[in-house]
Amino acid sequence: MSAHLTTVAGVPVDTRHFIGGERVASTETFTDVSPIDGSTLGEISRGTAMEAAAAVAAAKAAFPAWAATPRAERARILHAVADGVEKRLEELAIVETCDNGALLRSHRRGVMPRVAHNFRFFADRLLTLGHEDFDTRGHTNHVSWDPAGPCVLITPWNAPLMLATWKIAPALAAGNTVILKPAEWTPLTASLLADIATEAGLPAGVLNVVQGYGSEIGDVLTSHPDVRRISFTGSVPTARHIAASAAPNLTPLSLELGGKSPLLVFADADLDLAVDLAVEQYDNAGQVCLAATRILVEETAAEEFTRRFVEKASRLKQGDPRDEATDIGPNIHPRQLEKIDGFVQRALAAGARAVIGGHRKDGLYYAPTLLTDVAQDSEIVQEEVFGPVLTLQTFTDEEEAVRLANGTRFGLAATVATGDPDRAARVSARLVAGTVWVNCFFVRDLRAPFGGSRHSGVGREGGTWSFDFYCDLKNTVTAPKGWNDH
Ligand code: TXE
Repeated sequence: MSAHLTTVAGVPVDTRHFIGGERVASTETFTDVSPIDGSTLGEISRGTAMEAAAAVAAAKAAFPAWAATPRAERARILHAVADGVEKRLEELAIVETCDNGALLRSHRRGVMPRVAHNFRFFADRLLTLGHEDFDTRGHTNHVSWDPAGPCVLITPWNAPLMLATWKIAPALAAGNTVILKPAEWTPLTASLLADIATEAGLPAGVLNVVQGYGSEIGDVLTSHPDVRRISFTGSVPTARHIAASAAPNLTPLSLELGGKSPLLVFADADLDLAVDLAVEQYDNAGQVCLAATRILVEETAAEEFTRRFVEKASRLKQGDPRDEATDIGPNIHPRQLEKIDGFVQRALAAGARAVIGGHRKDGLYYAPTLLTDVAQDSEIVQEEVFGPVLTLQTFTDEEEAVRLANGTRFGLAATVATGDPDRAARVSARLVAGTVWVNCFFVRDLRAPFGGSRHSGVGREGGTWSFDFYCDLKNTVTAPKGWNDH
């Protein structure tokens, strides 16, 4: 076997970068480790400024031909990529699970089908993206969606291929070329996607993948004058760094950041549904940007809600994410576990009470935790933990519920559980959030705008909004024939 191949759960994965249609190795590597058992998954090429610059150059060189490729042909190739994802769905699902520890059953049935759908949706949306024409005193205005150029896409580890393709698909559909920098903790499925894209007939240089540490190659990518768009999903501090690095070139940015979303449970809600919604927040071991980690319950319902919550949460099965029966897998990395436990121990020291959990377990597993007796201005209520840790606060009326819900620097999502449709409408209208769910959670449609307010992000993606971001809109005004015949 080649020195540049690793085998994960029987699936061969190339450990090199993918630049200009070629596999390129760096002299140095970094070790990719599975959060399930700490085993080594592979030695991955550790990108340097040289490979980062080469990837931008390849994307720049490939851009004119891809931009000029008819929409129908671009759409056909993106559908072929989706076919490839579906064909290799099992392989992608198991490799992703080994790499990031999220549940295999979710990857099989939810995540990987959505990866394919990302390509299909934006391929189809491209074909219905109309040019607009209108008249100004006999002159024709023609508004077109022009591809912008090379796009740098920087993605995190909590849903690696899902979040990467949610950016790659619209960027490519729009006629741009891409440099993807996956998170260093989860490099594998991006490499498999490069193979799939090649088999689907995506021309060389249209999709490039550079592996490595953001701190080592991020700046080369984000400060590059040939890069026309940067889309980033990750943490607020890294977003600030990227924004500063992109500023000299005024490169447009889309930032999808963290959250501290509330789940508001009114006493008139179906309490079993509300409990289901709350327990669902432990999905992916709490490593979900949208997670409603602050449960706000109307005082009169709090005791009963807590009783039913504990009953349901204690039935969750924590263990190997490859096991179909498992509900909660490990957290991603020792550093992340350290961070989660730090938040919890500081909260407990400050007077919080753990209704359940509040401690580590073996390996990278953290006990599902619910903390009460937490103050609104405390760290545990204000900061994103990104682990299976929820807080519970009570409120006495709608006014207080909205005040608590909006009382952080984030604004990604909010969930409202109530049996009163008028209340649902009133409260939803006052919540600061990019997405509000009423009596449901995580229902996502690619036609809808997605993004956050305040420190949860800048800009919206999804549907037409993705094309707004990845295109340069142009208005061409043409005078009527013979306009200067007097
Ligand atoms: O994120 P980073 P980390 C939040 C969550 C988590 C915290 C830290 O609260 O606990 O962030 O996670 C790349 N230039 N979210 O440290 O650093 C990096 O290589 C360019 C929420 O892993 O933001 C990776 O590819 N890129 C979130 C990506 O940024 C750089 C998902 C994300 O890593 C870079 C993940 C640099 N200087 C974490 N430094 C969500 N919104 O879902 C790093 N990167």
